[in-house]
Amino acid sequence: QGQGPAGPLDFLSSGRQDCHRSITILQLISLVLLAALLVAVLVKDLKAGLIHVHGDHCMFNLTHLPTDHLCRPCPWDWTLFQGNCYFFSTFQQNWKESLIACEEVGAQLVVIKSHEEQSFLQQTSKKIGYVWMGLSDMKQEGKWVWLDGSPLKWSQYWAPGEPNNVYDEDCADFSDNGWNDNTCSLEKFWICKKPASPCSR
Ligand SMILES: [Ca+2]
Ligand SMILES: [Ca+2]
Repeated sequence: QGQGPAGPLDFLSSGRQDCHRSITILQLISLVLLAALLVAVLVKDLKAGLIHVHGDHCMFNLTHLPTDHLCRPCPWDWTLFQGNCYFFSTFQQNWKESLIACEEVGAQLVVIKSHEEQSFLQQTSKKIGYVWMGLSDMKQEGKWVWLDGSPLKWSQYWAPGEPNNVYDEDCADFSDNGWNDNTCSLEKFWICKKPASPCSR
């Protein structure tokens, strides 16, 4: 059937629908606002709780843990390798100055004790440049002695043709692929070594 002309009742019915729609929208908005408020309160409580827990945790760390948990085996900027700490210099000095620089930080210009250590230091030095080690023949030409007084027992790590003492060279460095005897007054990088701190007891 066709739509008849709108009577007064139709007008009332339409107004009621609009009113219902408005109430529903208002209810929805209220619900959303309520939900947002709840979330805000929850988040605030949660944050406060986390800070509280975190604070307690810090207190626990500082007051209850044994002090050796705070121990670092090596100082910052030093590298730990097989029970020793190594410092790789960031600028260059002559051999004697390098030796003193290591002593000043309670260490020694590196004395190599194992083949693994040699391999580690040779590879690391290759990335840095020419690097002094604690080995020289300044007391007696051709007799290579480590800074701790021990004689050099290896010959396989010299680069081909070295040591050649070509310019009165009495100090050893890591060059590209092996050791080289070089002039002690030249400025090169250096490596300090000291034992790691015994953290566990
Ligand atoms: Ca020499
Ligand atoms: Ca040489």
